[in-house]
Amino acid sequence: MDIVFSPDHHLQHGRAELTDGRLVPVYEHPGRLDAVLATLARRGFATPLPPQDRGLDPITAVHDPAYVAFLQCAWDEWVAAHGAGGDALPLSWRAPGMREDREPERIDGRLGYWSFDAGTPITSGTWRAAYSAAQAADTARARVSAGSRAAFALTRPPGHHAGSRFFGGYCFLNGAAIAAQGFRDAGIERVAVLDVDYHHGNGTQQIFAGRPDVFTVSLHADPSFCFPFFLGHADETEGGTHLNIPLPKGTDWAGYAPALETALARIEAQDPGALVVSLGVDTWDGDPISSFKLQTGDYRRMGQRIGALGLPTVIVMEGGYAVESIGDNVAEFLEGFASA
Ligand code: OKP
Ligand code: ZN
Repeated sequence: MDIVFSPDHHLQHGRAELTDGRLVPVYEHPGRLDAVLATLARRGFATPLPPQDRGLDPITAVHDPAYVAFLQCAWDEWVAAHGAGGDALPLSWRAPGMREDREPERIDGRLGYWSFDAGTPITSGTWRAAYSAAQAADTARARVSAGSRAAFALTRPPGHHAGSRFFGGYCFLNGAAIAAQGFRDAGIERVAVLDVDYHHGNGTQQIFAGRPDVFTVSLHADPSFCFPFFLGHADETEGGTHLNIPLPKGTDWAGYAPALETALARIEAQDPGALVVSLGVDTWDGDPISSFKLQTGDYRRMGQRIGALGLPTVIVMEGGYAVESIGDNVAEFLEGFASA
């Protein structure tokens, strides 16, 4: 399996996030990917390839160019207003009845205009880190388009919460969406996206809502109790082009496996020509921000079942915050996939 990786992920290193009423060190930090990289090397995986740079085209294929332009200059505008002593974070958002058609001029207002949460710090290196992650997702897709059975984009920051016009949930550019759209633009008629991160892939759902050419599925913690709270319920079918499978707190493999089978059957029924997997391993038992109970060996089963679809596949790294196990959980998934 091809692995695409850029050390530029180190450029995204937020200082603190607001969690449970406290400012705490960020969970989404460079040590996550350093751990995966070291574990994959130790377990004998192939040396990763660097991403190719295809510029803004693969990004603006799924994100509004005005949003992309905002991301590129947000840090500089923040520093001009507030200095570089803290991360750039939004604190005000529009609510129903407020104006959607007027982007504020002040950076504080613009941060709120283009986001949906306060847990996603923008730093000096955020744009370059997110840009390289987007290129890695695109390169993984290009490898598969060129004939590789599967490719893994080992990337952060993650992407599946980022929509066509917003950042949030640690995400800025949606690598899974970039890969899926890349398959479409390379001539694959129908593509499926399967999101197995603990959190609902609201950005991916939004980007492809109502698109019969990209069928999207997300298995996740029920938004009634879990972030992103305002999307991810089972009744959101987007005209038959999307499937949400919300799961209860404490879900273990016995509860997860049948939901995965439902998702796989729906994907097979669409007869797609390619698959993109949003791989979050924050469903692991010991994850510090999650509640599911999957064990390390369960990721091998998950990878095997997904690999058994037999589709050309791009796997994109999303969440997983238990640094002591993230590498083994990812490795188990990839080995299971390859063994199918
Ligand atoms: C990103 B991904 C934790 C606050 C949670 C957002 C979580 C984003 C998860 N105390 N804030 O889907 O893994
Ligand atoms: Zn997650």
